[in-house]
Amino acid sequence: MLTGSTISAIATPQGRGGIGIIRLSGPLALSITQTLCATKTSFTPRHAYFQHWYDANHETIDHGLTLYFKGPNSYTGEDTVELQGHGSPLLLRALFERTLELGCRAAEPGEFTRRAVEHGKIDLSQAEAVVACIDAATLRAARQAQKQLDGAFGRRIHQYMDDLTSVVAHVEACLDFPEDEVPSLFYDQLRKRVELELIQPMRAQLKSQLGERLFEGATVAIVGEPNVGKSSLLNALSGRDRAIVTDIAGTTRDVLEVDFEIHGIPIRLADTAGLRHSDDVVEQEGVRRAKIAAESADLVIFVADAARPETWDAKAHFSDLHCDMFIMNKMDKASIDLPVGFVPLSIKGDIGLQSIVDTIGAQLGDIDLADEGAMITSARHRTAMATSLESIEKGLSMLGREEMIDLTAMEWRRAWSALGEILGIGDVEFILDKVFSEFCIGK
Ligand SMILES: Nc1nc2c(ncn2[C@@H]2O[C@H](COP(=O)(O)OP(=O)(O)OP(=O)(O)O)[C@@H](O)[C@H]2O)c(=O)[nH]1
Ligand SMILES: [Mg+2]
Repeated sequence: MLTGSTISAIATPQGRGGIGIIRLSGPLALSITQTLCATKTSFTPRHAYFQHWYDANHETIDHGLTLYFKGPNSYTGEDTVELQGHGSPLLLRALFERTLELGCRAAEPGEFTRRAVEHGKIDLSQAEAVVACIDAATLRAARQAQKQLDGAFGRRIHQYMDDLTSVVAHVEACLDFPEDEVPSLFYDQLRKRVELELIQPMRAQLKSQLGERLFEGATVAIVGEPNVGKSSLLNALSGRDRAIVTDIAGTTRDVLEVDFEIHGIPIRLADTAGLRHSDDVVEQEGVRRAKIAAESADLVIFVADAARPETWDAKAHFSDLHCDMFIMNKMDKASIDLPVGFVPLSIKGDIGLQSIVDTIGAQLGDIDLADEGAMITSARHRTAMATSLESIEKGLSMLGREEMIDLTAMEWRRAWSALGEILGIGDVEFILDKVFSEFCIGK
């Protein structure tokens, strides 16, 4: 039994630091701590005690603050102790091993949080938010994870599940009546309700990919003919002087990547060699790599030079090149009628950069969302919600036909279970195993 044992882990990251924390959780947490501190003190929960922690020979291993949280008022819902000592890897290891000697078991990755889920302190989507919060690469992503951790997303899923329970009850009530006794108005109302309370909001949630983007980030490639200003754009967007810029066509050969963020979305921006036919083997290889970078990017930006119309055709060199955004650079150099689909820019003249930043954000899904707290932030949630929506729609299509009514109820129960997987409700041991394998030790 997972929850029967008392677990221990070094909760702070590896390496030296100001403070290092060991965390214990389980029924023996307090008594093991008393032995460790060689005291009979009954620790008052949530009070800090300055203590020495001793080894088997009564030698001090380290000293620091001992904090006791009495279950269920703790992170895990069990008796929990935190030993806040010095951030010395050596001392932490010795202290940790001492807790094992005294009866603890080494915690598995994420086991503290798993116990919190198993004791109903948080739901599974909140547990995932804990990792997301730790791993977030931008402040906006971290804020989004915090919202999920606060339970906004989980509450929304609960609401859907309650709605499903209610509509299933209505459908099952129909089973008790012969068909002609159920007025068609009843079905119409039920249909409207399912449409409004479930299908529409779920579709809206599934439509936005911003939540996943905030955590997974996006790769963006800049392509175009030589000398159009691709490297200048990379430097301008990232705010760093990373790529060499010269007026010699064919300056960039290698794919050069820079990490930064746009609208809180982590971006890996790739500058590439100018696309043209060349006899130079180095340049040929650069062009080949540029094409590969474009093919694997989430977003491809094509840059053209306003003063050179021969650079405006994105398909001139690769007819199968797919571009998502078209930028007309060097607008300071020529007054032209902007071809359809192009966004104007002058890096030299410092015109249009902000609107390009916003367009990239929008292309990556950052459009006004009514309710950011309900954003889907992981592939696991997306799959579960899509499965659920499919069942709801299938059930709805059969509603009103007497011989199908129990099939409708079955589909909607299925939809309920799919949503339950998001929160860790139902028989979901395998889901817990998978989710928590991605955690770090001590969380
Ligand atoms: N007038 C003007 N010149 C620009 C602008 N943007 C870039 N340039 C100049 O255009 C030249 C080429 O810029 P790069 O950024 O090196 O162009 P590139 O597309 O990376 O070129 P390759 O690496 O050769 O493919 C440089 O001399 C830049 O200073 C602009 O908005 N206006
Ligand atoms: Mg370049």
